[in-house]
Amino acid sequence: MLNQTWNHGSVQALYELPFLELLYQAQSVHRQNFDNEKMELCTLLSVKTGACPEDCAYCPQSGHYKTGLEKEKLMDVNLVVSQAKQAKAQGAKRFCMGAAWKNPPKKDFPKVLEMVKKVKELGLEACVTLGTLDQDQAKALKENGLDYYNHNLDTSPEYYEEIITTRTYQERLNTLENVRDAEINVCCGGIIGMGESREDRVKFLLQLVNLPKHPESVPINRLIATKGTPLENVKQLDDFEFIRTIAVARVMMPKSKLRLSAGRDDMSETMQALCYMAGANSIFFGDTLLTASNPETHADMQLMKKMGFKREAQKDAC
Ligand code: SAM
Ligand code: DTB
Ligand code: SF4
Repeated sequence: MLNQTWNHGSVQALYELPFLELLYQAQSVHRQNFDNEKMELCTLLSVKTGACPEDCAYCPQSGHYKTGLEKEKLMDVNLVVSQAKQAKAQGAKRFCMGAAWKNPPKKDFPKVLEMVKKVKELGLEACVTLGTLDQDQAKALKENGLDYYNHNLDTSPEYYEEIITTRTYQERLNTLENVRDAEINVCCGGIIGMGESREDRVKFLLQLVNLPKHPESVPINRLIATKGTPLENVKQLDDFEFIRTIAVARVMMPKSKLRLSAGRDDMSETMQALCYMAGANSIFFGDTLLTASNPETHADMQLMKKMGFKREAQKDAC
């Protein structure tokens, strides 16, 4: 079946539905496409932290702001592998490695390829997020077994200019094209609650849905307002508007995994439950995201039990 086409009016109309009607539609779409008792668990690791040359106004790792973060070199491969083993033992299906780079430096790239290869050998899905990628880098990652590449559009093209000046929206689209062309699954989403308008949220979701193919994975982050960044004093977005955004994304991208990403640590269990009702079916699992905190593993296990979720099965080690 062809994907439904979306325009500004039809997305806005979804947002304006009565809350329970929107949730009902989202949950119906969700059940038609997924087992609604399953939750995907992904674990993050920052393999190269801090001093990033980009100026993303939300990011604790940008070298442009004083956030108190210590700069670290690229991690040792064996250390990454031992963290990945631990994530697998705790139940993660995917291991996502993030690096605070504009794009992967030549001298470090072979080490990243080795990390991907070794994580795959453990029987985990491998994901990396390394900034901008060219065609050759995307191909090399694919050849080493990479399953997903995370690169977010973050917000609408218009609001983007207020958030990031060192990398253009078009550069992001080019990287996504290189990832797609290399036949790596695309993980692409953004941040909600950076002071953008609903209009921006509509335009952001239209960008995602109008990519040549829907991203296989869509992380929806709620801004973690970090001290020292330009967004530290942004007022928190209303919970209902955040849940609506998840529901609208679910209706628009019925087959994509929707990941309730950054910001869960500040959400109540019932708030999270409404996000899952709205169609979120993936989370980051583990006490830390890249640098910011995430709910403790045992708290997430408890919530999974309360919700009656089963985690998505892992693959066997190669
Ligand atoms: N440096 C790489 C890049 O930007 O492509 C990868 C890492 S970056 C931290 C990945 C994503 O995390 C960003 O695109 C943004 O959506 C999200 N993120 C970063 N800081 C955040 C924050 N304070 N609150 C919510 N999401 C955040
Ligand atoms: C994504 O969209 N969210 C994750 C992952 N992709 C790499 C990162 C969230 C980062 C939150 C801030 C931090 O931990 O530094
Ligand atoms: Fe760097 Fe990524 Fe943070 Fe932007 S979001 S400053 S590119 S680590």
